[in-house]
Amino acid sequence: MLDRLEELRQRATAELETCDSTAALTAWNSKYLGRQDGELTAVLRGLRDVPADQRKAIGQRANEIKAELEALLAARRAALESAEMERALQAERLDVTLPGRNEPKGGLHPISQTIRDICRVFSEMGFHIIEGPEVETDYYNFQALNIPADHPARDMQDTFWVVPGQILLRTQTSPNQIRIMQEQRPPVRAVVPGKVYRNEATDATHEAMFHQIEGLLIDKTTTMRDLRGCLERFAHVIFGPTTQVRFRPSYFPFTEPSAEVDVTCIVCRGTGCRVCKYSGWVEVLGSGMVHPQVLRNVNYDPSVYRGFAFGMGVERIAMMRYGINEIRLFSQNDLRFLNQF
Ligand code: FA5
Repeated sequence: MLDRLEELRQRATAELETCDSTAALTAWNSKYLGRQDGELTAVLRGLRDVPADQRKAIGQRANEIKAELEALLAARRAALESAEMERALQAERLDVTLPGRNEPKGGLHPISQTIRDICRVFSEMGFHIIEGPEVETDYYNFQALNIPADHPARDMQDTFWVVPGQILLRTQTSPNQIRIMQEQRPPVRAVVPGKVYRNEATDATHEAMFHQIEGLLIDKTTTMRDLRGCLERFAHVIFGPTTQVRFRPSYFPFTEPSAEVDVTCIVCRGTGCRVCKYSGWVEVLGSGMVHPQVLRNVNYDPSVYRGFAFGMGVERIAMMRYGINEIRLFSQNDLRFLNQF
């Protein structure tokens, strides 16, 4: 019996050496030490049939072998697990000295940045920021703004028609003056940023699609002084605190009186350069007091309410701000240009 035990021990030990996976270890464990069919378990279970004088010695030896095999199994399992871990570490090895890969990062377009900055100035003065449709009707873009079908002012805004005479791509953000006043009773304070379209030949300062920001303030006591105050604040924040603002008499059918507004050229600080065509001033917007007829068109009583409106060209302002002398760069999607902002 002791010989059989010795043979079992040697066989089990040798077989354990050949187990090279945790699955093989489990199979080995149930073959030799398993509760049900394990060979060594069977020996221990058969002790009761062994003659009493040999039982103690055989039982003792069987238990020693059991303890030895269990210890060998634990050692083998630990060795296998650390080998598996080592393999995984090798396979998933990280080289922390490799240079990182840059994620390409997007940024706001300079026109979007400028729109945000301008809107923030007016929002701090209590203006709401509102958006309106780019496809407009003739009524909102022209007629309600005091520009009937045969009015010569239409020639200044060559129009892209969707349905000739009826539906168009807005040529200005001013139709939103009408839309806002139709929706609200005074007091009104709003700015409307957005794209506008004009069917004109492009050059360094003219685009067929560009951006405007419309401003509208209606109350009972509003004067041109308020307009000037708001625009001075805008100019100081956007172009710098020493910037001066100049009003030049002008004409728009929907404002009376009307004014073009210039600011001192920030490139030459007013001494004269190519950007300001050596005048020291750059035109940035059109403005005026809202025409009484426009107020009547939206059922506001012009003897009670008065207000101002302005419309600024965002590209021209961005050009001044960033010292750019070619408006078409904004829409060319050239990353060498855009990455500078
Ligand atoms: C208007 O569009 C009026 N709606 C402005 C206005 C609003 C006046 C409210 C009174 C009250 P004008 O056509 O001048 O006006 O355009 C306004 C600004 O848009 C200009 O000062 C200029 O900065 C810009 N602009 C005009 N045409 C172009 C163009 N083709 N490309 C780029 N910017 C332009």
